[in-house]
Amino acid sequence: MSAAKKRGTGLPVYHPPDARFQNGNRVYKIVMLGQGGVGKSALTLQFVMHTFQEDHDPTIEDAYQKRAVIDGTPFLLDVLDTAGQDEFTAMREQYMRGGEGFLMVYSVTEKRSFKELRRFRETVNRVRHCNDVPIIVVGNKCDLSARREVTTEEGQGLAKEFNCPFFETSAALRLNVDEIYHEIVRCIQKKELRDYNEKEGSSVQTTNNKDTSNRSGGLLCCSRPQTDS
Ligand SMILES: Nc1nc2c(ncn2[C@@H]2O[C@H](COP(=O)(O)OP(=O)(O)O)[C@@H](O)[C@H]2O)c(=O)[nH]1
Ligand SMILES: [Mg+2]
Repeated sequence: MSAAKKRGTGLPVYHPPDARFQNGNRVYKIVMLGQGGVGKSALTLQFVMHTFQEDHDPTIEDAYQKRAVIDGTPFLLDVLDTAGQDEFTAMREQYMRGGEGFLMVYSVTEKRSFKELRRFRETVNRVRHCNDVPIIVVGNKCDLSARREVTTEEGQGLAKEFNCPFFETSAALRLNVDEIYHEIVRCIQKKELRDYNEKEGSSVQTTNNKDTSNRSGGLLCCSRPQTDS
């Protein structure tokens, strides 16, 4: 809506376009975070293009847009697939400011990538001046069970500490790929509702308010056979 009648005066009021909408569709800005090599690009490309790329250039940082129907409502998802080792540059802080939800990805085959997530979360919280930014902890490469260094329980424990949902995924098998992107949208929607209620001091419910409360900290575990070679 760009113009409306100003209450009581009959004069039109200009409403600036809301960057969160595109052609009437709500656009959710999602950022992939995590150490290099954990599968951020593989997950993104599986979600957007339904392909598994074994050799995606690790230096490529790109943004993708994908339409998705979540809980019966169509939305647009802007996914920023980040790259590079140094997560504390000014540019990184900029997209951390612009992102609405963050998929924090580690590889279950690399303990260091798991430990790194605390640093990523601290940076997001610092940059956003808040500690309830929508995030999901994602343990990728769960198809490589023989090379596993991080247990499911450890992943679950970190998500509990972060007070966020947890998923184990496999970009190679397309396991839980759509689920993480859909769930982060629900997390953003819940945060918007919390912020709105705090601002208005009301208890308004959204129209798209399926109860996902027991998903928080929930586990969707990979139980497929290993395809490690
Ligand atoms: N087996 C297996 N390999 C994966 C998975 N996800 C990514 N990879 C591989 O891990 C490597 C790094 O993935 P990439 O998406 O480039 O990582 P990024 O640096 O985080 O973007 C690539 O060789 C991928 O093919 C997965 O779920 N399972
Ligand atoms: Mg990449």
